[in-house]
Amino acid sequence: MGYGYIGKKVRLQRILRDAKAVIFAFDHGVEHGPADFSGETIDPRKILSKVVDVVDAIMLLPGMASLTHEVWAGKIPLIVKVTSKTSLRPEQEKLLQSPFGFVEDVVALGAEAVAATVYWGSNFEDQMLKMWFEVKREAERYGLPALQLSYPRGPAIKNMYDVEVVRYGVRAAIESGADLIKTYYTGSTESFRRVVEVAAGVPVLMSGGAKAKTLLDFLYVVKSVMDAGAQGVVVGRNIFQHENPRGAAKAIMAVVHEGYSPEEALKMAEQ
Ligand code: FBP
Repeated sequence: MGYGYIGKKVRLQRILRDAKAVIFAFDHGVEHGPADFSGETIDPRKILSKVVDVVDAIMLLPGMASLTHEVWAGKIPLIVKVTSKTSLRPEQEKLLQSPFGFVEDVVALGAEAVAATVYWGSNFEDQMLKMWFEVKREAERYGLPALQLSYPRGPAIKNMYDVEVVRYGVRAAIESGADLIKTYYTGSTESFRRVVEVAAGVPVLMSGGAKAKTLLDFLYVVKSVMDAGAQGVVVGRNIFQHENPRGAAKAIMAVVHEGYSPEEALKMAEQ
């Protein structure tokens, strides 16, 4: 067995300690800009320090990982995302992400995994696939698991949350060698079960999405994906835009790892 194979296994185990994970995503400063943050969430160190001892891993862009290293280092596995885009770019180019760092940077930062987005169905699918396979080739060399943000988006896609569309993205993700998949919720446990099924054993994590009306509503979604056989969630706004980010993270952890009901878990956020 090659060292890279072992390294990947070891790192995956650090993220999915009990085969499940809650990953805090905090790369919105580029994708959405500072408008996503208000109050003290504008200070990345403050928000990270509230969750690093609660969740299983954090996902950051390389510059943010470097800037905040004193907060997370030695406390929690880091996943570094090496693709991104701003919302400032022209509309017709929004279905493309650009390289945002190198796999060498990910290794240098001491991360456990690399992440990259693929917009399946985009006009720029070809470019995004070239980027993905470059990341994947390097990641394999270093024994780093590759998390794919598998997002079906493009002119021919009418509803990117449609179960058949999401299944297609997930199937394409496993065929492109993703070790972990982050994708959209399809609206029900039954439909998400079909998404998990098409991943053929590759861990599927639900992408959090815009802040739900209430934390309880979001916890119902988390419960639904766990009941469908998902291995966890990658959540940004539903944690950092909540008035009590630490409490929200604890409640999500309780549903994912302890199988708490949404109502029981909500109590953790209110403590
Ligand atoms: P959220 O839980 O806030 O949705 O974070 C997940 C994420 O994929 C981030 O990693 C990314 O910055 C953002 O959503 C992109 O959102 P969108 O492409 O929907 O604008």
